Amino acid sequence: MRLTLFSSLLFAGTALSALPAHAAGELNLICAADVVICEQMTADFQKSHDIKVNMVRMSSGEAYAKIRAEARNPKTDVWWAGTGDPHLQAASENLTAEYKSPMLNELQDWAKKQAESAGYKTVGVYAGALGWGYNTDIFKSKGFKEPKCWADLLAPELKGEIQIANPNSSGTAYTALASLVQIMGEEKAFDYLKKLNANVSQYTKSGSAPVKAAARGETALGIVFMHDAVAQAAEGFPVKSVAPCEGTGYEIGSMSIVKGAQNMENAKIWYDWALTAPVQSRMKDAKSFQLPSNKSAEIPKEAPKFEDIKLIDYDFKTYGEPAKRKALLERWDKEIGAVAN
Ligand code: S7P
Repeated sequence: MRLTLFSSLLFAGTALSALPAHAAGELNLICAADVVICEQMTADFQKSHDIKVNMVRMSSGEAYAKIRAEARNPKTDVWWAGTGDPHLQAASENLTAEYKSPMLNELQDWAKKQAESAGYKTVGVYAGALGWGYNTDIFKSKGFKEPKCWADLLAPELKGEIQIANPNSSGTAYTALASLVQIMGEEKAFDYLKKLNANVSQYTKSGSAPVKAAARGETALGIVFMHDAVAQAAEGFPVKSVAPCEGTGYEIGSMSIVKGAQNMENAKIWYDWALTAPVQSRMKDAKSFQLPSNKSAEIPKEAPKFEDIKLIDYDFKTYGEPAKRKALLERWDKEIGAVAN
C-alpha cells in the first residue's frame, strides 16, 4: 500500500502509532549516519507506515561499494545519509534512480542544487562542516596548546595523539582529503597529510569514531564533522569543537534511491517522508546536529553555525566525480595508507 504524501506528512508529525501486525511490504535501507539516528529513523518510519524496514548501518564509502557491487541485482532500495560525494559518484555511474520528490520545493537551495546537479538521482538531506573535536582534559593535563588551524595539528607534541578515518571507507575522511586539496592544492595537501601522519595513531573505518575515542580519553583529538564533536559534548564528555582558521569544507549529506530497487514504491514513500520538516526536526533527539535541508525544519540550537565558520566554496561536482575520487583515494593509499603507523 502506498501512503499518500498527505498521510506521510500527517504521520511524520507524531510518528508514534503502533507498527501494524502485518507489514504490507518491506524496505531495504542502507543508513550511512550515526547508528543512533539510523535506529530512530527506522523506528519512527515503522511506527507510522505499514512497511517493515531492514536497515543496515554503513560508512559512506562502504555504502557506495555495496550499491556498486549489487548493480546487476540490487538488494538495497534506499541509501539514506552519508556524505554527498559518494552519492554523486553513484548518480554519475547511473547506479541510482531519478526521482523528483514533491517535497523538493520545501528544501533549501543547497539541497535542491545537489538534486539538480545529479539529474535528480540524489538529494540533500542535511549539511555539516568539517573540523575537529579535542579532549579538553587531556589537552590541559598534557599542556598542549589549543589547535585552532590545520597547521597546528602538525605540532610535534601531538605525535600519536590524533585520529582520523580512512577516506576509502569514510565519507568524513574523504571530505577532509578533498577539502585540504581545495584549500592547499593537491601537492601541498599530500605534503601536509604525510606530516600529519606522524601525529595520527589510527585511521578508523567510521568517520565519527575518532571523536568518540577522544571523548573517552583514548586519543586527544579527532578530525571529524563538527556536529559529531558537538554530539559528544552534548553527551557530557569534555570535548571542544573547532572550525579550522584557514577554512574548511563541508558535506551535503544526501539520499538516493537505488536504480532497479525491488521496493520502488516504498523507497519513494521513505524518500518523501525523510524530507519532511517534522522528521528532520526530530533528528536532534538522536543528537544528530546537522543543518536540516527542509526550510521549515527546526535548526538544533547545538548545530555549528555556518556563518561563524570559514567555509570554502566546496566543489561538489568535481570531488564527486568518479575519476577524481578514484585518483585521490589511490594516491592516499599509496602515499599515506601504505606508510601509516
Ligand atoms: O554521524 C553523522 C555523520 O557525520 O555521519 C555521516 C558520515 O559520512 C558517516 O560516517 P563515515 O564518515 O564513516 O562515512 C555524515 O554524513 C553525518 O553527518
